[in-house]
Amino acid sequence: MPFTLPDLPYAHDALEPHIDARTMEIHHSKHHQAYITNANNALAGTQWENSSVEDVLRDLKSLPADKQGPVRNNAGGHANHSLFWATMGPSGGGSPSGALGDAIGATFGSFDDFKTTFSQNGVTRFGSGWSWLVHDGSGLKAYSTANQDSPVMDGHTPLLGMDVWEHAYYLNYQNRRPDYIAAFWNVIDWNAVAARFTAC
Ligand code: MN3
Repeated sequence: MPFTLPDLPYAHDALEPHIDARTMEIHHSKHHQAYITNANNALAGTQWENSSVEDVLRDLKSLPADKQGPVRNNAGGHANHSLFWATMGPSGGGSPSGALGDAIGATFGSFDDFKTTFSQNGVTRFGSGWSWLVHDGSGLKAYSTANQDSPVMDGHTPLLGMDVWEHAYYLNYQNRRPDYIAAFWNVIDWNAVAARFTAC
């Protein structure tokens, strides 16, 4: 089955005022759809055309050389955005409790320390990319990736990802990426992030 665009689990304006409706609409229906279309085109007729996006990304080095670049960018974009929509919500914000809250405290010192690290990773990512909280098989890690590179390519499980491409914030925040990043904390659905952590 070719990849298809997942429905947004809330309305375009549900994350206002932190992320505006027009940005959400263009980001989801145009940008994410374009990654899907391009990934499907690159994988059509290959043995990976019916694979899950995670399996494709884990297996990237096995793809034909001329497919690796387009698939890395576009299957990566599909995986990253699918996670992005699913870990935000109109009742978001606050901080995680339970096992995830404990693990963040044990790994980073405190939730505020994690928040500083995750935010700084997004602020300092030059050009386009993502800031991540992942599980690497042994514990939590925070880092950023360039472009649409996915933690799945390194065998890590992304738990939370923040898109810092200009298309994610420019209509509302223009060049003020740090303001967008500060607002992002208000829309994180920690229940969704915790569910992903539990599944590790
Ligand atoms: Mn994006």
